[in-house]
Amino acid sequence: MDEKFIDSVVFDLDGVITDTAHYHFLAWREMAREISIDIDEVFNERLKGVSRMASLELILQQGNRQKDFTLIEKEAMAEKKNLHYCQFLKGLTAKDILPGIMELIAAIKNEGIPIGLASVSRNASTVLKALQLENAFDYVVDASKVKKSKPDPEIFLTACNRLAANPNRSIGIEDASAGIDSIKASEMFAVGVGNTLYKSDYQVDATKQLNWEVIKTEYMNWRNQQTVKVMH
Ligand code: B16
Ligand code: MG
Repeated sequence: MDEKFIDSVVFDLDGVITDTAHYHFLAWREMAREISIDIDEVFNERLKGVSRMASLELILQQGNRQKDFTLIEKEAMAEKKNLHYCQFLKGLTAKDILPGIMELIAAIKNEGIPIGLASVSRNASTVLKALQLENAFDYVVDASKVKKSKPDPEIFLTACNRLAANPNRSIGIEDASAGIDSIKASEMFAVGVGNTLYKSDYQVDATKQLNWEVIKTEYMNWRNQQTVKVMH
């Protein structure tokens, strides 16, 4: 296959490159407990890919306490959660890169295709540094570079734009429902990591199943279907 048919590949960070999604959950659960709200891993699926303050609002709604706190109190709660989360990050090393990710990055780079990173986390650069991946991506879009969080397309569109890539000829890889929505709103090909990401164009259960040859085949099938749609 002619790899020039793919302009770029844009990765999510938390939950795709490394399992920090779980650390976010542990830190939110601890904070929520302090205000007598219980959250579990099923509820946590709704927090993935969602910004810090929007995550807090979802937790408060879950406990029916959305009107109980002032903005200053909410900011203090979010800060507390973040301090807890950052404690987990102290132990993060290159060994925490999820299985299959380095092989996938190498295979894409081997074909000269630019790669980007799209994370709404304000801790993205700390995480990339801890994983020794700060120079791995051709362009990184984090919370400091966008106004709107996922599921808005802004973050993936910004990544494509900065990589001089046409979104319709680009691939996004995500573990969150909000992230898949962001990729699809960008009109990119969506690869989902997780078994509930029904809107993905191609889905795997875990990162170790991310095989570049298979992804390219699925992408080409998707593009061919688009061409047929345009012709009709
Ligand atoms: P922070 P991603 C997202 O990162 C996480 O999935 C989400 O759970 C978190 O609330 C959000 O970053 C904000 O993170 O509190 O570190 O700014 O999946 O877009 O890489
Ligand atoms: Mg994620």
